[in-house]
Amino acid sequence: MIRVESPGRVNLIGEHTDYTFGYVMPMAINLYTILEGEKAEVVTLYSEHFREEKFFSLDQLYKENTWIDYVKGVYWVLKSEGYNIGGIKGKILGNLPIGAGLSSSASLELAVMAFLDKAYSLNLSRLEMALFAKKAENEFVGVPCGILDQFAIAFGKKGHAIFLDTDTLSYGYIPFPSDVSVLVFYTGVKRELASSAYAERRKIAEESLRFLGKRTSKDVDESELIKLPSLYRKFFGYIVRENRRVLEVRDALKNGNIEEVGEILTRAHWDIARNYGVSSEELDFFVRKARELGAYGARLTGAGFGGSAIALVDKEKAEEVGKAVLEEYGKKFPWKAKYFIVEPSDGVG
Ligand code: GAF
Repeated sequence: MIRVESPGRVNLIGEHTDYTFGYVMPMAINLYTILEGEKAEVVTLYSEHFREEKFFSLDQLYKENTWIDYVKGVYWVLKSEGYNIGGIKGKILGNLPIGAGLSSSASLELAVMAFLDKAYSLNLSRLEMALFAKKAENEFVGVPCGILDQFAIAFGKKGHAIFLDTDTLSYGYIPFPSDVSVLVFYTGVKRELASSAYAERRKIAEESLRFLGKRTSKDVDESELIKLPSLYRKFFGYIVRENRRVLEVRDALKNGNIEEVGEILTRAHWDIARNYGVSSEELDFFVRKARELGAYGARLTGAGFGGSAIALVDKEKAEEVGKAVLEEYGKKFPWKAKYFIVEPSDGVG
């Protein structure tokens, strides 16, 4: 039997920067999608979460608009890249919540990728896995995401955040303080990445680049924003500042200045909320409460529009803060929220 563990991710800072080739700083987290099984002729997979079995043969790679598309997408890419692969008989389980903004879809893609790599001796590099998974999501599933999620899940390293330049794909590992916990708060509001709001922002960001005659958002200085029409200036201005914040967080982490890291994260949250329009009442509530309860900083993580937020909290206080926010949140919102105390973890394996 082959068993693969594929983590979820949070993004510490660098939100909505990857589709204009900016900087990001995600970490893989210790919540996992697990794929267990063996080689077979066709693909038969049981999902514990959905409590259903799905089946397809390798010449039947059409989209179904269900969870199995993430599996089919990986097959579709690997076959189009000329890899010789067979089926899987197995099951999908794990403790990574689905649709909570913690990259359950990329996690499943990477689980399948790593499983096939092992089962059929494909010898894929981590970078190939990340790029193929992104291609599956963009071209098969039809979600116009950047590389953030797939890269984080492929390259995660225990105890570290990943500093990634999504343009050159050069990256480095930044040690994350062992006495600080990442408190993840799922608002209970599922988000649809395929939703038009994400695609619309991506389009405005790409058009802003063209308008300014620049290739990446890293190359744009705040003083140039004045050339853009006002909505474009508002949206793209956020991206330009966010890139700078990733560099600032990298330096503050290197200097062991967690107070400053927290302060930048909170500032990033209010910038994305006010100027990029992807936050929500629930996410804002969490950020305020977590700060009141002594978190160093807090912000939404991932695409926004519901999903999850993170807060950086002293390890010994994390449980207490998580409980207190959840209780307050329950008085105000009807959603089934949850919190998780996670740590930076190794990538898929
Ligand atoms: C989602 C996307 F999949 C990522 O590529 C990234 O754009 C993120 O939203 C926002 O930073 O997770």
